[in-house]
Amino acid sequence: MSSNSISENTHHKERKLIDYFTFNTDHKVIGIQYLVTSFLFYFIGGAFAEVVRTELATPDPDFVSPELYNQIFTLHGTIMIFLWIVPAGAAFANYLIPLMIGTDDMAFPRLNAIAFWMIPPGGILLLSSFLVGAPQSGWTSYPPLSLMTGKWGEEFWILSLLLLGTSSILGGINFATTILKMRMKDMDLHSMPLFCWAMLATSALILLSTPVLAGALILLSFDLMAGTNFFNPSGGGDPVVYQHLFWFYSHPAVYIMILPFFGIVSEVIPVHSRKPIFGYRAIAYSSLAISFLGLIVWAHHMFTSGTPGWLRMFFMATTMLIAVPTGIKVFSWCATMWGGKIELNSPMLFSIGFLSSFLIGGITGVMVASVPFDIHVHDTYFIVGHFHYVLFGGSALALFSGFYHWFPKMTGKNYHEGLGQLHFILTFVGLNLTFMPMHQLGLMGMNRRIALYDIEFQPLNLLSTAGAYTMAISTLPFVINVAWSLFKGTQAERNPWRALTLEWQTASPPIIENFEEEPVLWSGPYDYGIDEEYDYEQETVSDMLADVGVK
Ligand code: HEM
Ligand SMILES: [Cu+2]
Repeated sequence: MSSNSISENTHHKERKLIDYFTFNTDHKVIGIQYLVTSFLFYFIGGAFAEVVRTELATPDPDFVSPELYNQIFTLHGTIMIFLWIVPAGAAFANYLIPLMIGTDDMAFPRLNAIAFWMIPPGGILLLSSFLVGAPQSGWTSYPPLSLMTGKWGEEFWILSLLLLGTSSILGGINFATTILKMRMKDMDLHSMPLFCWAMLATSALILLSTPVLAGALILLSFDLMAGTNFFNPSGGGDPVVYQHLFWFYSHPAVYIMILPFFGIVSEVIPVHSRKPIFGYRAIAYSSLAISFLGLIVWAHHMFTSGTPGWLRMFFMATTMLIAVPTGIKVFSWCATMWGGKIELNSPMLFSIGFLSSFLIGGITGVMVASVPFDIHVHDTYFIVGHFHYVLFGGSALALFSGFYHWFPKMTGKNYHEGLGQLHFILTFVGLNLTFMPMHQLGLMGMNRRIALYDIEFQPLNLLSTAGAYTMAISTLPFVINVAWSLFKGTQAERNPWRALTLEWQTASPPIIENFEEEPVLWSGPYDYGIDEEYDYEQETVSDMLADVGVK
Protein backbone atom coordinates (compact mmCIF):
# COMPACT_ATOMS: atom_id res chain seq x y z
CA MET A 1 0.00 0.00 0.00
CA SER A 2 1.49 3.28 -1.00
CA SER A 3 -1.07 5.52 0.62
CA ASN A 4 1.69 7.83 1.79
CA SER A 5 2.23 8.68 -1.87
CA ILE A 6 -1.32 10.03 -2.04
CA SER A 7 -0.88 13.77 -2.05
CA GLU A 8 -3.55 16.34 -1.50
CA ASN A 9 -4.05 17.34 -5.11
CA THR A 10 -4.28 13.84 -6.58
CA HIS A 11 -7.42 13.49 -4.50
CA HIS A 12 -9.18 15.70 -6.95
CA LYS A 13 -8.16 13.89 -10.12
CA GLU A 14 -11.19 12.93 -12.11
CA ARG A 15 -11.75 9.90 -14.23
CA LYS A 16 -12.56 10.74 -17.84
CA LEU A 17 -14.54 8.66 -20.31
CA ILE A 18 -11.62 8.64 -22.74
CA ASP A 19 -9.54 6.73 -20.17
CA TYR A 20 -11.60 3.66 -20.92
CA PHE A 21 -10.64 3.73 -24.58
CA THR A 22 -6.91 4.18 -24.11
CA PHE A 23 -3.93 2.33 -22.73
CA ASN A 24 -4.59 2.95 -19.06
CA THR A 25 -2.78 1.20 -16.24
CA ASP A 26 -5.37 1.65 -13.48
CA HIS A 27 -6.67 -1.81 -12.55
CA LYS A 28 -10.19 -0.43 -12.16
CA VAL A 29 -10.20 0.99 -15.67
CA ILE A 30 -8.78 -2.26 -16.98
CA GLY A 31 -11.41 -4.23 -15.08
CA ILE A 32 -14.18 -2.22 -16.71
CA GLN A 33 -12.49 -2.53 -20.11
CA TYR A 34 -12.46 -6.30 -19.71
CA LEU A 35 -16.05 -6.38 -18.54
CA VAL A 36 -17.47 -4.22 -21.32
CA THR A 37 -15.44 -5.98 -24.02
CA SER A 38 -16.45 -9.39 -22.79
CA PHE A 39 -20.11 -8.41 -22.77
CA LEU A 40 -19.87 -7.12 -26.34
CA PHE A 41 -18.71 -10.58 -27.29
CA TYR A 42 -21.41 -12.14 -25.16
CA PHE A 43 -24.00 -10.46 -27.35
CA ILE A 44 -22.27 -11.63 -30.52
CA GLY A 45 -21.82 -15.18 -29.21
CA GLY A 46 -25.42 -15.11 -28.01
CA ALA A 47 -26.69 -13.99 -31.41
CA PHE A 48 -24.81 -16.94 -32.93
CA ALA A 49 -26.48 -19.27 -30.41
CA GLU A 50 -29.85 -17.98 -31.54
CA VAL A 51 -28.95 -18.73 -35.16
CA VAL A 52 -27.96 -22.26 -34.16
CA ARG A 53 -31.20 -22.79 -32.26
CA THR A 54 -33.29 -21.27 -35.05
CA GLU A 55 -31.76 -23.71 -37.49
CA LEU A 56 -32.47 -26.56 -35.10
CA ALA A 57 -36.12 -25.61 -34.67
CA THR A 58 -36.86 -27.73 -37.74
CA PRO A 59 -35.26 -30.99 -38.87
CA ASP A 60 -34.11 -29.65 -42.26
CA PRO A 61 -31.07 -27.46 -42.77
CA ASP A 62 -33.14 -24.59 -44.14
CA PHE A 63 -32.27 -21.46 -42.17
CA VAL A 64 -28.56 -21.35 -42.88
CA SER A 65 -26.44 -23.55 -45.13
CA PRO A 66 -24.72 -26.50 -43.46
CA GLU A 67 -21.32 -24.83 -43.95
CA LEU A 68 -22.51 -21.62 -42.35
CA TYR A 69 -24.08 -23.65 -39.56
CA ASN A 70 -20.69 -25.22 -38.83
CA GLN A 71 -19.02 -21.83 -38.84
CA ILE A 72 -21.61 -20.31 -36.57
CA PHE A 73 -21.52 -22.99 -33.87
CA THR A 74 -17.72 -23.05 -34.01
CA LEU A 75 -17.58 -19.32 -33.45
CA HIS A 76 -20.36 -19.44 -30.87
CA GLY A 77 -18.36 -21.86 -28.71
CA THR A 78 -15.05 -20.11 -29.25
CA ILE A 79 -16.43 -16.67 -28.48
CA MET A 80 -18.40 -17.73 -25.41
CA ILE A 81 -15.36 -19.37 -23.92
CA PHE A 82 -12.35 -17.33 -24.95
CA LEU A 83 -13.95 -13.92 -25.37
CA TRP A 84 -16.68 -13.91 -22.78
CA ILE A 85 -16.43 -16.19 -19.77
CA VAL A 86 -12.65 -16.16 -19.41
CA PRO A 87 -12.20 -12.38 -19.88
CA ALA A 88 -15.21 -11.72 -17.62
CA GLY A 89 -13.47 -13.65 -14.84
CA ALA A 90 -10.38 -11.52 -15.45
CA ALA A 91 -12.59 -8.42 -15.33
CA PHE A 92 -13.70 -9.12 -11.77
CA ALA A 93 -10.19 -10.17 -10.76
CA ASN A 94 -8.71 -6.97 -12.11
CA TYR A 95 -11.28 -4.75 -10.54
CA LEU A 96 -11.52 -6.46 -7.19
CA ILE A 97 -8.20 -7.98 -6.17
CA PRO A 98 -6.28 -4.76 -5.35
CA LEU A 99 -9.33 -3.33 -3.56
CA MET A 100 -9.95 -6.51 -1.61
CA ILE A 101 -6.38 -6.76 -0.39
CA GLY A 102 -6.11 -3.05 0.35
CA THR A 103 -3.54 -1.92 -2.18
CA ASP A 104 -3.56 0.70 -4.90
CA ASP A 105 -2.93 -1.33 -8.05
CA MET A 106 -1.83 -4.65 -9.49
CA ALA A 107 1.78 -5.78 -9.17
CA PHE A 108 2.49 -5.07 -12.86
CA PRO A 109 0.13 -2.34 -14.07
CA ARG A 110 1.60 -2.02 -17.56
CA LEU A 111 1.61 -5.75 -18.14
CA ASN A 112 -2.01 -5.64 -17.07
CA ALA A 113 -2.89 -3.10 -19.74
CA ILE A 114 -0.96 -5.09 -22.35
CA ALA A 115 -2.90 -8.22 -21.38
CA PHE A 116 -6.18 -6.44 -21.92
CA TRP A 117 -5.17 -4.88 -25.22
CA MET A 118 -4.54 -8.29 -26.74
CA ILE A 119 -8.21 -9.13 -26.47
CA PRO A 120 -9.81 -6.73 -28.96
CA PRO A 121 -7.39 -7.72 -31.78
CA GLY A 122 -7.91 -11.38 -30.85
CA GLY A 123 -11.66 -10.95 -31.14
CA ILE A 124 -11.50 -8.97 -34.35
CA LEU A 125 -9.19 -11.57 -35.87
CA LEU A 126 -11.61 -14.32 -34.96
CA LEU A 127 -14.63 -12.53 -36.41
CA SER A 128 -12.78 -11.52 -39.55
CA SER A 129 -12.29 -15.21 -40.29
CA PHE A 130 -15.75 -14.94 -41.86
CA LEU A 131 -14.11 -12.95 -44.65
CA VAL A 132 -11.86 -15.86 -45.58
CA GLY A 133 -14.22 -18.71 -44.64
CA ALA A 134 -14.63 -19.17 -40.91
CA PRO A 135 -13.40 -22.39 -39.27
CA GLN A 136 -15.90 -25.24 -39.27
CA SER A 137 -14.29 -27.82 -37.05
CA GLY A 138 -15.75 -26.82 -33.70
CA TRP A 139 -14.09 -25.07 -30.79
CA THR A 140 -11.81 -28.09 -30.31
CA SER A 141 -10.49 -27.92 -33.86
CA TYR A 142 -9.61 -31.60 -34.01
CA PRO A 143 -7.39 -32.68 -36.88
CA PRO A 144 -7.76 -34.07 -39.46
CA LEU A 145 -11.07 -32.21 -39.88
CA SER A 146 -9.47 -28.87 -39.01
CA LEU A 147 -6.82 -29.46 -41.67
CA MET A 148 -9.44 -30.15 -44.32
CA THR A 149 -12.11 -27.47 -43.99
CA GLY A 150 -10.46 -24.30 -45.23
CA LYS A 151 -6.99 -23.10 -44.50
CA TRP A 152 -7.19 -19.41 -43.73
CA GLY A 153 -10.20 -19.42 -41.46
CA GLU A 154 -8.52 -22.07 -39.36
CA GLU A 155 -5.28 -20.09 -39.26
CA PHE A 156 -7.15 -16.98 -38.11
CA TRP A 157 -8.71 -19.08 -35.38
CA ILE A 158 -5.28 -20.32 -34.27
CA LEU A 159 -3.70 -16.86 -34.25
CA SER A 160 -6.65 -15.43 -32.37
CA LEU A 161 -6.42 -18.11 -29.70
CA LEU A 162 -2.68 -17.59 -29.38
CA LEU A 163 -3.30 -13.90 -28.66
CA LEU A 164 -6.09 -14.63 -26.20
CA GLY A 165 -4.03 -17.33 -24.50
CA THR A 166 -1.04 -15.01 -24.13
CA SER A 167 -3.32 -12.39 -22.64
CA SER A 168 -4.62 -14.92 -20.18
CA ILE A 169 -1.09 -15.96 -19.13
CA LEU A 170 -0.05 -12.34 -18.55
CA GLY A 171 -3.18 -11.85 -16.48
CA GLY A 172 -2.47 -14.96 -14.43
CA ILE A 173 1.07 -13.79 -13.62
CA ASN A 174 -0.35 -10.50 -12.42
CA PHE A 175 -3.14 -11.96 -10.28
CA ALA A 176 -0.87 -14.47 -8.54
CA THR A 177 1.90 -11.95 -7.86
CA THR A 178 -0.52 -9.31 -6.64
CA ILE A 179 -2.28 -11.68 -4.27
CA LEU A 180 0.96 -13.11 -2.91
CA LYS A 181 3.00 -9.91 -2.67
CA MET A 182 0.76 -6.88 -2.37
CA ARG A 183 -1.59 -7.65 0.51
CA MET A 184 -1.83 -4.89 3.12
CA LYS A 185 0.06 -5.62 6.27
CA ASP A 186 -1.97 -7.66 8.77
CA MET A 187 -3.76 -9.52 6.00
CA ASP A 188 -2.41 -13.03 5.91
CA LEU A 189 -3.48 -15.60 3.36
CA HIS A 190 -6.12 -16.89 5.74
CA SER A 191 -7.79 -13.57 6.24
CA MET A 192 -8.06 -12.61 2.61
CA PRO A 193 -11.41 -12.85 0.80
CA LEU A 194 -12.23 -16.20 -0.80
CA PHE A 195 -12.40 -14.60 -4.23
CA CYS A 196 -8.64 -14.04 -3.93
CA TRP A 197 -8.11 -17.70 -3.09
CA ALA A 198 -10.17 -18.64 -6.11
CA MET A 199 -8.07 -16.39 -8.34
CA LEU A 200 -4.87 -17.82 -6.91
CA ALA A 201 -6.05 -21.31 -7.87
CA THR A 202 -7.20 -20.07 -11.28
CA SER A 203 -3.88 -18.36 -11.96
CA ALA A 204 -1.96 -21.53 -11.13
CA LEU A 205 -4.09 -23.41 -13.65
CA ILE A 206 -3.63 -20.75 -16.31
CA LEU A 207 0.13 -20.77 -15.91
CA LEU A 208 0.44 -24.55 -15.99
CA SER A 209 -1.94 -25.36 -18.81
CA THR A 210 -2.23 -22.47 -21.28
CA PRO A 211 1.32 -22.83 -22.67
CA VAL A 212 0.44 -26.40 -23.63
CA LEU A 213 -2.46 -25.16 -25.73
CA ALA A 214 -0.13 -22.67 -27.37
CA GLY A 215 2.22 -25.54 -28.24
CA ALA A 216 -0.58 -27.60 -29.74
CA LEU A 217 -1.86 -24.67 -31.79
CA ILE A 218 1.58 -23.82 -33.13
CA LEU A 219 2.10 -27.42 -34.26
CA LEU A 220 -1.37 -27.44 -35.82
CA SER A 221 -0.46 -24.26 -37.62
CA PHE A 222 2.67 -25.94 -39.01
CA ASP A 223 0.58 -28.84 -40.29
CA LEU A 224 -1.84 -26.42 -41.84
CA MET A 225 0.52 -23.93 -43.44
CA ALA A 226 3.88 -25.65 -43.78
CA GLY A 227 2.82 -29.16 -44.67
CA THR A 228 4.34 -30.84 -41.62
CA ASN A 229 2.64 -33.95 -40.31
CA PHE A 230 2.53 -33.75 -36.54
CA PHE A 231 -1.16 -34.49 -36.43
CA ASN A 232 -2.04 -35.28 -40.03
CA PRO A 233 -2.71 -39.01 -40.35
CA SER A 234 -2.33 -38.96 -44.12
CA GLY A 235 1.33 -38.05 -43.60
CA GLY A 236 1.90 -40.40 -40.67
CA GLY A 237 0.94 -37.90 -37.94
CA ASP A 238 -1.17 -38.76 -34.92
CA PRO A 239 -4.38 -36.78 -34.39
CA VAL A 240 -4.82 -38.26 -30.92
CA VAL A 241 -1.65 -36.48 -29.79
CA TYR A 242 -3.45 -33.23 -30.60
CA GLN A 243 -6.37 -34.34 -28.46
CA HIS A 244 -4.04 -34.97 -25.54
CA LEU A 245 -2.39 -31.58 -25.85
CA PHE A 246 -5.69 -29.80 -26.45
CA TRP A 247 -7.45 -31.31 -23.46
CA PHE A 248 -4.41 -30.90 -21.21
CA TYR A 249 -5.30 -27.24 -21.53
CA SER A 250 -9.00 -27.34 -22.15
CA HIS A 251 -10.04 -29.51 -19.28
CA PRO A 252 -8.30 -27.23 -16.76
CA ALA A 253 -9.82 -24.42 -18.79
CA VAL A 254 -13.27 -25.42 -17.63
CA TYR A 255 -12.03 -24.64 -14.11
CA ILE A 256 -10.43 -21.43 -15.36
CA MET A 257 -13.99 -20.67 -16.48
CA ILE A 258 -15.67 -21.62 -13.21
CA LEU A 259 -13.30 -21.09 -10.27
CA PRO A 260 -13.44 -17.27 -10.40
CA PHE A 261 -17.21 -17.55 -10.25
CA PHE A 262 -17.05 -19.95 -7.33
CA GLY A 263 -15.09 -17.13 -5.72
CA ILE A 264 -17.80 -14.61 -6.56
CA VAL A 265 -20.51 -16.80 -5.04
CA SER A 266 -18.41 -17.18 -1.91
CA GLU A 267 -18.47 -13.39 -1.57
CA VAL A 268 -22.13 -12.87 -2.40
CA ILE A 269 -23.76 -15.57 -0.29
CA PRO A 270 -22.46 -14.61 3.18
CA VAL A 271 -23.20 -10.91 2.63
CA HIS A 272 -26.79 -11.44 1.55
CA SER A 273 -27.42 -14.14 4.16
CA ARG A 274 -25.83 -12.09 6.94
CA LYS A 275 -23.93 -15.16 8.08
CA PRO A 276 -20.22 -15.94 8.44
CA ILE A 277 -19.11 -18.18 5.60
CA PHE A 278 -19.26 -21.82 6.61
CA GLY A 279 -15.88 -23.56 6.27
CA TYR A 280 -13.60 -20.75 5.08
CA ARG A 281 -10.57 -23.02 4.88
CA ALA A 282 -12.53 -25.83 3.29
CA ILE A 283 -13.63 -23.48 0.50
CA ALA A 284 -10.15 -22.02 0.07
CA TYR A 285 -8.31 -25.34 -0.03
CA SER A 286 -10.93 -27.04 -2.16
CA SER A 287 -10.15 -24.48 -4.87
CA LEU A 288 -6.56 -25.63 -4.78
CA ALA A 289 -7.64 -29.28 -4.78
CA ILE A 290 -9.84 -28.65 -7.82
CA SER A 291 -6.87 -27.05 -9.58
CA PHE A 292 -4.67 -30.02 -8.90
CA LEU A 293 -7.24 -32.66 -9.82
CA GLY A 294 -8.28 -30.61 -12.85
CA LEU A 295 -4.79 -31.07 -14.24
CA ILE A 296 -4.83 -34.86 -14.18
CA VAL A 297 -8.18 -35.78 -15.69
CA TRP A 298 -7.95 -34.49 -19.27
CA ALA A 299 -8.31 -37.86 -20.98
CA HIS A 300 -11.94 -38.20 -19.88
CA HIS A 301 -12.61 -36.34 -23.12
CA MET A 302 -10.96 -39.22 -24.95
CA PHE A 303 -12.80 -42.24 -23.60
CA THR A 304 -13.88 -42.99 -27.17
CA SER A 305 -10.57 -42.13 -28.84
CA GLY A 306 -9.03 -45.55 -28.49
CA THR A 307 -7.72 -44.94 -24.97
CA PRO A 308 -6.85 -48.33 -23.42
CA GLY A 309 -9.15 -49.66 -20.73
CA TRP A 310 -6.71 -49.46 -17.81
CA LEU A 311 -6.03 -45.81 -18.58
CA ARG A 312 -9.72 -45.07 -18.86
CA MET A 313 -10.13 -46.47 -15.33
CA PHE A 314 -7.56 -44.00 -14.01
CA PHE A 315 -9.19 -41.01 -15.69
CA MET A 316 -12.65 -42.12 -14.65
CA ALA A 317 -11.62 -42.39 -10.99
CA THR A 318 -9.74 -39.08 -10.83
CA THR A 319 -12.56 -37.30 -12.63
CA MET A 320 -15.09 -38.55 -10.13
CA LEU A 321 -12.79 -37.44 -7.30
CA ILE A 322 -13.33 -33.81 -8.34
CA ALA A 323 -16.87 -34.18 -7.09
CA VAL A 324 -15.43 -34.21 -3.55
CA PRO A 325 -13.89 -30.71 -3.34
CA THR A 326 -16.74 -29.37 -5.48
CA GLY A 327 -19.28 -30.96 -3.15
CA ILE A 328 -17.48 -29.43 -0.18
CA LYS A 329 -18.00 -26.00 -1.69
CA VAL A 330 -21.65 -26.57 -2.47
CA PHE A 331 -22.33 -27.83 1.06
CA SER A 332 -20.43 -24.87 2.52
CA TRP A 333 -22.54 -22.40 0.56
CA CYS A 334 -25.73 -24.16 1.59
CA ALA A 335 -24.61 -24.26 5.22
CA THR A 336 -23.83 -20.54 5.00
CA MET A 337 -27.37 -19.80 3.87
CA TRP A 338 -28.88 -22.16 6.44
CA GLY A 339 -30.74 -20.11 9.01
CA GLY A 340 -29.41 -16.88 7.55
CA LYS A 341 -31.36 -13.68 6.99
CA ILE A 342 -31.51 -14.23 3.26
CA GLU A 343 -32.45 -11.28 1.13
CA LEU A 344 -33.75 -12.37 -2.28
CA ASN A 345 -32.32 -9.49 -4.27
CA SER A 346 -30.74 -9.83 -7.71
CA PRO A 347 -27.25 -10.91 -6.59
CA MET A 348 -28.68 -13.53 -4.25
CA LEU A 349 -31.23 -14.82 -6.77
CA PHE A 350 -28.49 -15.34 -9.33
CA SER A 351 -26.33 -17.09 -6.72
CA ILE A 352 -29.14 -19.43 -5.75
CA GLY A 353 -29.90 -20.02 -9.44
CA PHE A 354 -26.23 -20.78 -9.87
CA LEU A 355 -26.29 -23.33 -7.04
CA SER A 356 -29.25 -25.25 -8.40
CA SER A 357 -28.16 -25.31 -12.05
CA PHE A 358 -24.56 -26.04 -11.23
CA LEU A 359 -25.76 -28.97 -9.16
CA ILE A 360 -27.48 -30.42 -12.23
CA GLY A 361 -24.39 -29.83 -14.36
CA GLY A 362 -22.26 -31.46 -11.68
CA ILE A 363 -24.46 -34.53 -11.46
CA THR A 364 -24.51 -35.05 -15.24
CA GLY A 365 -20.75 -34.49 -15.04
CA VAL A 366 -20.34 -37.45 -12.72
CA MET A 367 -22.55 -39.41 -15.11
CA VAL A 368 -20.42 -38.71 -18.17
CA ALA A 369 -17.27 -39.34 -16.12
CA SER A 370 -18.39 -42.93 -16.05
CA VAL A 371 -16.85 -44.69 -19.06
CA PRO A 372 -19.74 -47.02 -19.94
CA PHE A 373 -22.21 -44.16 -19.89
CA ASP A 374 -19.95 -41.81 -21.80
CA ILE A 375 -19.47 -44.30 -24.61
CA HIS A 376 -23.20 -44.00 -25.26
CA VAL A 377 -23.66 -40.27 -24.99
CA HIS A 378 -20.34 -39.07 -26.41
CA ASP A 379 -20.89 -36.35 -29.02
CA THR A 380 -24.64 -36.31 -28.45
CA TYR A 381 -26.80 -33.50 -27.15
CA PHE A 382 -26.48 -34.95 -23.64
CA ILE A 383 -23.00 -33.43 -23.60
CA VAL A 384 -24.27 -30.12 -24.94
CA GLY A 385 -26.90 -30.11 -22.16
CA HIS A 386 -24.33 -31.03 -19.52
CA PHE A 387 -21.77 -28.37 -20.27
CA HIS A 388 -24.28 -25.59 -20.74
CA TYR A 389 -25.61 -26.30 -17.25
CA VAL A 390 -22.06 -25.93 -15.99
CA LEU A 391 -21.11 -22.93 -18.10
CA PHE A 392 -24.36 -21.04 -18.37
CA GLY A 393 -26.03 -22.29 -15.19
CA GLY A 394 -22.72 -22.18 -13.34
CA SER A 395 -20.32 -19.55 -14.58
CA ALA A 396 -22.77 -17.19 -16.26
CA LEU A 397 -25.37 -17.02 -13.48
CA ALA A 398 -22.60 -16.43 -10.93
CA LEU A 399 -21.16 -13.77 -13.21
CA PHE A 400 -24.50 -11.94 -13.17
CA SER A 401 -24.69 -12.38 -9.42
CA GLY A 402 -21.34 -10.64 -9.09
CA PHE A 403 -22.35 -8.07 -11.65
CA TYR A 404 -25.32 -6.89 -9.59
CA HIS A 405 -23.44 -7.22 -6.32
CA TRP A 406 -20.59 -4.93 -7.38
CA PHE A 407 -22.54 -2.72 -9.81
CA PRO A 408 -23.03 0.02 -7.17
CA LYS A 409 -19.34 -0.13 -6.29
CA MET A 410 -18.10 -0.04 -9.87
CA THR A 411 -20.44 2.60 -11.23
CA GLY A 412 -21.48 4.57 -8.16
CA LYS A 413 -25.10 4.02 -9.21
CA ASN A 414 -27.83 1.78 -7.87
CA TYR A 415 -29.41 -0.62 -10.31
CA HIS A 416 -33.16 -1.20 -10.64
CA GLU A 417 -34.04 -4.15 -8.45
CA GLY A 418 -37.25 -5.10 -10.30
CA LEU A 419 -35.50 -5.23 -13.67
CA GLY A 420 -32.72 -7.29 -12.11
CA GLN A 421 -35.25 -9.82 -10.82
CA LEU A 422 -37.02 -9.95 -14.17
CA HIS A 423 -33.66 -10.58 -15.80
CA PHE A 424 -33.10 -13.46 -13.39
CA ILE A 425 -36.51 -15.07 -13.89
CA LEU A 426 -36.34 -14.94 -17.68
CA THR A 427 -32.78 -16.24 -17.71
CA PHE A 428 -33.52 -19.04 -15.29
CA VAL A 429 -36.67 -20.21 -17.07
CA GLY A 430 -35.00 -19.88 -20.47
CA LEU A 431 -31.93 -21.74 -19.32
CA ASN A 432 -33.82 -24.77 -18.10
CA LEU A 433 -36.16 -24.78 -21.07
CA THR A 434 -33.22 -24.67 -23.48
CA PHE A 435 -30.86 -27.13 -21.94
CA MET A 436 -32.98 -29.64 -20.03
CA PRO A 437 -34.54 -31.21 -23.18
CA MET A 438 -31.06 -31.59 -24.64
CA HIS A 439 -30.30 -34.37 -22.16
CA GLN A 440 -33.24 -36.39 -23.39
CA LEU A 441 -32.34 -35.66 -27.02
CA GLY A 442 -28.87 -36.98 -26.34
CA LEU A 443 -30.18 -40.13 -24.71
CA MET A 444 -32.43 -40.61 -27.75
CA GLY A 445 -29.33 -40.41 -29.91
CA MET A 446 -29.30 -36.95 -31.44
CA ASN A 447 -25.77 -36.02 -32.49
CA ARG A 448 -24.25 -32.66 -31.73
CA ARG A 449 -22.77 -30.43 -34.45
CA ILE A 450 -25.36 -31.27 -37.09
CA ALA A 451 -27.81 -28.95 -38.84
CA LEU A 452 -30.05 -31.80 -39.97
CA TYR A 453 -31.77 -34.29 -37.71
CA ASP A 454 -34.42 -36.96 -37.63
CA ILE A 455 -38.06 -35.83 -37.42
CA GLU A 456 -38.57 -37.68 -34.11
CA PHE A 457 -36.31 -35.15 -32.39
CA GLN A 458 -38.37 -32.15 -33.42
CA PRO A 459 -40.72 -31.61 -30.43
CA LEU A 460 -37.90 -31.40 -27.89
CA ASN A 461 -35.85 -29.23 -30.21
CA LEU A 462 -38.75 -26.82 -30.46
CA LEU A 463 -38.91 -26.55 -26.69
CA SER A 464 -35.21 -25.89 -26.61
CA THR A 465 -35.44 -23.19 -29.24
CA ALA A 466 -38.30 -21.54 -27.34
CA GLY A 467 -35.99 -21.49 -24.31
CA ALA A 468 -33.22 -19.89 -26.34
CA TYR A 469 -35.59 -17.12 -27.43
CA THR A 470 -36.61 -16.60 -23.81
CA MET A 471 -32.96 -16.13 -22.96
CA ALA A 472 -32.54 -13.67 -25.79
CA ILE A 473 -35.46 -11.70 -24.36
CA SER A 474 -33.90 -11.87 -20.90
CA THR A 475 -31.05 -9.64 -22.05
CA LEU A 476 -33.52 -6.78 -22.59
CA PRO A 477 -34.23 -6.04 -18.91
CA PHE A 478 -30.50 -6.46 -18.32
CA VAL A 479 -29.42 -3.94 -20.94
CA ILE A 480 -32.22 -1.53 -20.04
CA ASN A 481 -31.28 -1.81 -16.39
CA VAL A 482 -27.64 -0.98 -17.04
CA ALA A 483 -28.46 1.96 -19.29
CA TRP A 484 -31.19 3.28 -17.02
CA SER A 485 -29.07 2.95 -13.89
CA LEU A 486 -26.04 4.62 -15.41
CA PHE A 487 -28.04 7.65 -16.49
CA LYS A 488 -30.95 7.80 -14.09
CA GLY A 489 -29.94 5.62 -11.16
CA THR A 490 -29.60 7.09 -7.69
CA GLN A 491 -26.15 7.61 -6.23
CA ALA A 492 -24.95 4.42 -4.56
CA GLU A 493 -23.73 4.35 -1.00
CA ARG A 494 -20.20 3.42 -0.09
CA ASN A 495 -21.40 0.13 1.34
CA PRO A 496 -24.99 -0.60 0.35
CA TRP A 497 -24.85 -4.27 1.42
CA ARG A 498 -23.07 -3.64 4.72
CA ALA A 499 -20.34 -5.99 3.55
CA LEU A 500 -17.07 -6.45 5.39
CA THR A 501 -14.50 -6.92 2.63
CA LEU A 502 -12.22 -3.95 2.04
CA GLU A 503 -13.53 -2.78 -1.33
CA TRP A 504 -16.59 -1.47 0.51
CA GLN A 505 -14.48 0.83 2.68
CA THR A 506 -13.86 3.23 -0.18
CA ALA A 507 -16.13 5.49 -2.17
CA SER A 508 -18.50 4.18 -4.86
CA PRO A 509 -16.94 4.30 -7.39
CA PRO A 510 -13.53 4.19 -5.73
CA ILE A 511 -11.22 7.17 -6.15
CA ILE A 512 -8.28 6.77 -8.53
CA GLU A 513 -5.89 5.85 -5.68
CA ASN A 514 -8.45 3.32 -4.39
CA PHE A 515 -8.61 4.42 -0.74
CA GLU A 516 -8.85 7.91 0.75
CA GLU A 517 -7.05 6.63 3.81
CA GLU A 518 -5.35 3.38 4.56
CA PRO A 519 -8.06 0.71 4.85
CA VAL A 520 -8.27 -1.05 8.16
CA LEU A 521 -8.82 -4.72 8.74
CA TRP A 522 -11.33 -4.41 11.48
CA SER A 523 -12.75 -7.89 11.22
CA GLY A 524 -12.42 -11.04 9.17
CA PRO A 525 -13.99 -10.79 5.73
CA TYR A 526 -17.13 -12.69 6.75
CA ASP A 527 -17.72 -11.93 10.42
CA TYR A 528 -21.39 -11.21 10.01
CA GLY A 529 -23.80 -11.48 12.86
CA ILE A 530 -22.16 -8.53 14.59
CA ASP A 531 -24.47 -6.07 12.88
CA GLU A 532 -25.23 -4.13 16.00
CA GLU A 533 -21.61 -2.98 16.10
CA TYR A 534 -21.70 -1.93 12.51
CA ASP A 535 -23.68 1.21 11.79
CA TYR A 536 -23.74 1.43 8.04
CA GLU A 537 -25.29 4.87 8.06
CA GLN A 538 -21.89 6.27 9.02
CA GLU A 539 -20.42 8.64 6.52
CA THR A 540 -16.75 7.81 6.35
CA VAL A 541 -14.55 4.86 6.98
CA SER A 542 -12.87 6.48 9.94
CA ASP A 543 -16.24 7.16 11.61
CA MET A 544 -17.20 3.61 10.93
CA LEU A 545 -14.00 2.25 12.37
CA ALA A 546 -14.07 4.59 15.34
CA ASP A 547 -17.51 3.24 15.99
CA VAL A 548 -16.27 -0.31 16.36
CA GLY A 549 -13.28 0.80 18.36
CA VAL A 550 -10.55 0.27 15.83
CA LYS A 551 -9.42 3.86 15.62
C1 HEM B 1 -28.59 -18.48 -25.10
C2 HEM B 1 -27.64 -19.27 -24.63
C3 HEM B 1 -27.04 -20.43 -25.40
C4 HEM B 1 -27.61 -21.26 -26.30
C5 HEM B 1 -29.05 -21.25 -26.81
C6 HEM B 1 -26.59 -22.18 -26.76
C7 HEM B 1 -26.79 -23.18 -27.67
C8 HEM B 1 -25.83 -24.04 -28.14
C9 HEM B 1 -26.05 -25.15 -29.01
C10 HEM B 1 -27.39 -25.57 -29.56
C11 HEM B 1 -24.85 -25.74 -29.25
C12 HEM B 1 -24.59 -26.98 -30.06
C13 HEM B 1 -24.21 -26.66 -31.44
C14 HEM B 1 -23.98 -27.93 -32.19
O1 HEM B 1 -23.37 -28.85 -31.60
O2 HEM B 1 -24.43 -28.00 -33.34
C15 HEM B 1 -23.87 -25.01 -28.52
C16 HEM B 1 -22.53 -25.30 -28.48
C17 HEM B 1 -21.63 -24.73 -27.62
N1 HEM B 1 -21.88 -23.73 -26.68
FE1 HEM B 1 -23.64 -22.80 -26.42
N2 HEM B 1 -25.43 -21.89 -26.10
C18 HEM B 1 -25.66 -20.83 -25.25
C19 HEM B 1 -24.77 -20.27 -24.39
C20 HEM B 1 -23.46 -20.69 -24.20
C21 HEM B 1 -22.55 -20.19 -23.21
C22 HEM B 1 -22.89 -19.14 -22.16
C23 HEM B 1 -21.37 -20.85 -23.38
C24 HEM B 1 -20.06 -20.71 -22.63
C25 HEM B 1 -19.80 -19.85 -21.71
C26 HEM B 1 -21.52 -21.75 -24.49
C27 HEM B 1 -20.54 -22.59 -24.98
C28 HEM B 1 -20.72 -23.48 -26.00
C29 HEM B 1 -19.68 -24.35 -26.53
C30 HEM B 1 -18.24 -24.41 -26.04
C31 HEM B 1 -20.25 -25.11 -27.55
C32 HEM B 1 -19.56 -26.17 -28.39
C33 HEM B 1 -19.29 -25.59 -29.73
C34 HEM B 1 -18.56 -26.57 -30.57
O3 HEM B 1 -18.85 -27.75 -30.46
O4 HEM B 1 -17.69 -26.12 -31.32
N3 HEM B 1 -22.81 -21.64 -24.97
N4 HEM B 1 -24.49 -23.95 -27.83
CU1 LIG C 1 -12.90 -32.26 -18.89
